[in-house]
Amino acid sequence: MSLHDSMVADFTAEINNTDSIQGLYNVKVRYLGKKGLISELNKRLGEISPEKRPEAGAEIQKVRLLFEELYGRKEAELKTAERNTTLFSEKLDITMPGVSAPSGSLNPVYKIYDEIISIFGAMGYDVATGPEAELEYYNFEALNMPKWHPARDMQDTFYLSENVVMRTHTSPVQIRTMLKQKPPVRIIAPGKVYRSDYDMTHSPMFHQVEGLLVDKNVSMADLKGTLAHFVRQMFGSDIPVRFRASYFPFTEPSMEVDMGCVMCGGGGCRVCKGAGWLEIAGSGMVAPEVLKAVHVNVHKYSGFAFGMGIERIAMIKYGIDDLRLFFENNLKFICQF
Ligand code: 2U9
Repeated sequence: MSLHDSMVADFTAEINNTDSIQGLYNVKVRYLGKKGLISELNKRLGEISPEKRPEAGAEIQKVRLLFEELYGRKEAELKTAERNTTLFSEKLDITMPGVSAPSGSLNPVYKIYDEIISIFGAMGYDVATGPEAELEYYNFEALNMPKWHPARDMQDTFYLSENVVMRTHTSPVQIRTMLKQKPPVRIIAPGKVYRSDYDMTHSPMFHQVEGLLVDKNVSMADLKGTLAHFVRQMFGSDIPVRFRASYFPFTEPSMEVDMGCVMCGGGGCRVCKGAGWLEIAGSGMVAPEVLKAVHVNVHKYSGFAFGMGIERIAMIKYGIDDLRLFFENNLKFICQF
């Protein structure tokens, strides 16, 4: 076996025994590196007689090229193997069944909230909003409820400071709108309101929608038609509606709005406490004191207003008897609607 053959045999054996890129590189350094075997042989060419030197030099060069080729082939082989190992270990089974994330649902209060907005939206009402922390003036005084007014004791108010309250109704939104916009005005003001009250039928935070329409020649007939239309859209075209005289400081005259009990069809049951009717809203013609407070000419314009509790509408529509269920966010309850 020539020197050439034995070196090639050694080199081949060594790279074949290597199964890592690093190991292969170590072999390369030993044979092809600066201080490797090939360099060593080149240096020793000087020891050979000048006439044999070119042939020996060419022989070393041949071996070097062969080593480089063998090395290149082995390196490609190891890289492919390494990539296959990575790909296999990172393999994703895209046919595996997925794990579904549990999803919630819109709170029924907000389903009704959206439905009320769309019913009044179809009648041309814009949605108006305002701050929940409100000036006492917009929440009370501008609505014909001065400090001494007995109606102010009817509501237990959360005070944030001397003259800032958590709004007890959304009426201050209408006051703010009227101060910015001349009649005609046709808005609903939905949102959260706050009263210091907590039991089966009262929550310290609940939702209201109030409506306000101010224009020329607005009458009680417009108010009654509007609310009757709302009840029929929300609960069905066969539901009767009636109006009872009432009192609110911000409306005169004022009326309570009742609808026929959806549980018993008017015969009387536990839900309507035997009356056959359910109270669903308050309403009236906007009091002249209120129109004057927002600089509306009461000789030219008149208006009607109404207000209702959204939780109450949701309780009637879905047959829910405990208000607190709305605020617990129990998915078993929330996802039923
Ligand atoms: C302006 C003028 C008048 C809004 C009105 C009611 C009658 C009413 C209650 C229903 C149940 C509140 O949620 S509840 O407790 N509301 O009875 N609200 S008239 O009157 C206004 C509002 C704004 C400028």
